[in-house]
Amino acid sequence: MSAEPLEIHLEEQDLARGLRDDVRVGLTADPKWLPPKWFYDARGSELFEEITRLPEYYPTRAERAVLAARAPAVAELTRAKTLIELGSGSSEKTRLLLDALTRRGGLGTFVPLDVSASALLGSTTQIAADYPGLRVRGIVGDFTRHLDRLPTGGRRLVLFLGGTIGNLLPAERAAFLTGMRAALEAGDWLLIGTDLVKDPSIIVPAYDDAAGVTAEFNRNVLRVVNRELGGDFDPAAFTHVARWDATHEWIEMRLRADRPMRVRIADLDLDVTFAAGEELRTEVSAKFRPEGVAAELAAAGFVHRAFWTDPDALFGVTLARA
Ligand code: AVJ
Repeated sequence: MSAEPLEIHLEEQDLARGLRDDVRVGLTADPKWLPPKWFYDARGSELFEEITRLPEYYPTRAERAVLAARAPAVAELTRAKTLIELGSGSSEKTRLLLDALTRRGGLGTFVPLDVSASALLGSTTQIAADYPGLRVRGIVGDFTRHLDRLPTGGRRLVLFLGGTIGNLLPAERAAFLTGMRAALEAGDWLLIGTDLVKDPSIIVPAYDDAAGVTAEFNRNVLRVVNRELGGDFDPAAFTHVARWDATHEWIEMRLRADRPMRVRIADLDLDVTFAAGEELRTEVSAKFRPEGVAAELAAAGFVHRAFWTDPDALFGVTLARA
């Protein structure tokens, strides 16, 4: 079966309004910040794919190892008929689950949801071609806003992989999990990937690689603001910073202004000034402890069923039941 046309729940206008609001709020705040979802235009999505292949960036490989070992168990426990993936990107690791679920029999539909139409178009076309008989329904949407648009019925398994839940702040995370539970019916499933707390000497290089790909990914958000909102950021005048916050147990990515700057965002009629050395926060990537994941899932009304890690215990995958 060929992939169905993408269902668009985020129109260009929606995206533009969201970006405008976020940029206005974030760049007039003290300290300044921008949400990480704006990294992922076509170029940002490609840079992220490149990050996943870097020697320092262990989460993708570690999560793949867990899924390679445990996908058959997930298929056996869940016997899912519909597989939904939030923030699906290229859906590369998802194939391990598609393989296990199709081998077991009973999987009918795959529903990837992502803010990036370009990433989604590529993944749905590929997956439809590689899994004949599977219905593939791509949804352009925002997993913090469009959980109520997911298809219903038919024993669902929702994937939230890659540690993307760590990009939400604690209050956003609680709201997301509660909303997720409300969108599911008893007997549906959630499989969630979380990067684990470990020595910062392993974590920090994953966010500050020697080749500078993560730095380019980080600066890409400035290019998005320039293009979409008529900004005149000079991305080359910002230094990439990755800092471990031991209190919150998260990595922060920031962009540090190398000199004093005045940036004009024409479409917002907004002038923003940066002091030399001032930092703009662009991402939080929280790292988890197994007991913390279990507690957050329980607080949202999920029943914990399994927790698996890779052999080096770098990354955790948790299966929970609604
Ligand atoms: C895989 C989207 C969760 O936080 O590790 C990679 C994105 N940021 N390098 C992460 C990311 C910097 C990422 N997610």
